[in-house]
Amino acid sequence: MPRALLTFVLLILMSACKKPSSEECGLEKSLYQQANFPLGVAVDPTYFSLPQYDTLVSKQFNSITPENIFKPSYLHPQENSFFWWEADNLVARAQQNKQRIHGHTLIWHKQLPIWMLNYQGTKAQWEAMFKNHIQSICQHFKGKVEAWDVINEAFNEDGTLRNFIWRQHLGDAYIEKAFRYAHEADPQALLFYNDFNLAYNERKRAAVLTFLSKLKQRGLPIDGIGMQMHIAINYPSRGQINSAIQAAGETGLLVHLSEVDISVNPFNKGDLDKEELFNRQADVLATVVLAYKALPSRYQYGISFWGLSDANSWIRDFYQREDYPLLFDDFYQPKACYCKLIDLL
Ligand code: 9MR
Repeated sequence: MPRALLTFVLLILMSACKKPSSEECGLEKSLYQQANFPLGVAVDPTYFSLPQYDTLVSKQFNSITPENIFKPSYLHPQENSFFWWEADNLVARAQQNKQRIHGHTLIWHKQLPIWMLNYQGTKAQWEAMFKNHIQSICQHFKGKVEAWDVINEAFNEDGTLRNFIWRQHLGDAYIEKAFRYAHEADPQALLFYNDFNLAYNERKRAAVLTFLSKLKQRGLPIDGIGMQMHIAINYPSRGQINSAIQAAGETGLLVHLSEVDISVNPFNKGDLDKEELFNRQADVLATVVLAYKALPSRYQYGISFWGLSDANSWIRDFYQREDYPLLFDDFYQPKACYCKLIDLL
């Protein structure tokens, strides 16, 4: 066969074997440089010893959420002592990389220190302890942490307020008080309410959005809503994702898609067709990102992923199942959803 013809046949064969374009991308580009809004990732500093982790976090993202180390049990382990060292190191690293720090979280029903759970005191002492907890942390990070998830997950799935220590001792007003105390300690910080299942559970979403809109109308220093978006390839529906993101934007608050991950195996099946699942995962991410891009830019605080690679995701541990919810695979290589995201930004 003449050489030119051979080359032609080879080229035809090579292009026929080409993978679909959604799977074909490298890491030359950077997510945040492609985007008109910040792109974030939840990090666990113990992984920074892996060069692939460190490089991806600094090259691809311009916003950092500490996955655990800013939570009460980490920062405030004893009544009269705070543990800043690990958090300060993360802040310094982010500053070097010119990344925003999104503080997560001041008030939550989980990851509370034992001393706080066992605290004994009058109503006034509980309130003083609550105020001191919030204000010590906000003051310490003043000017370094751009925003706080002041309250995390205060609502039950039926739209009522969750009962836990702060509500038991301070009443429903603990929510407003938390925002006021945080604002007093750091008036420049943006203050968020953060919760999960707001796309799938329409009843909860309505309760949360109505509640936050009222707080905002009454002049409470609340700047944003975090919609976590721990979702799966088969739920919520595309319509639910679109309506949830649109409804969040209609509150006039900043909207943070704060903890995005997309489970590919919510029903814990075996024998997964990963290629097919990863393409479906990319399509779901596309729905999320397009809905977010449709918001007016003044409400786009950013999209943050809840972990960097599948190997780092909380889902495997928590649900004890095989799953691949994030942008990068176990070897820190980009998956179809990373490639789709780069295309869409
Ligand atoms: O990803 C976090 C995991 O490492 C912790 O063990 C867990 C403790 O409950 O919290 C996880 O993060 C949660 C976040 O702080 C709030 N929204 C739900 C997240 C996943 O559970």
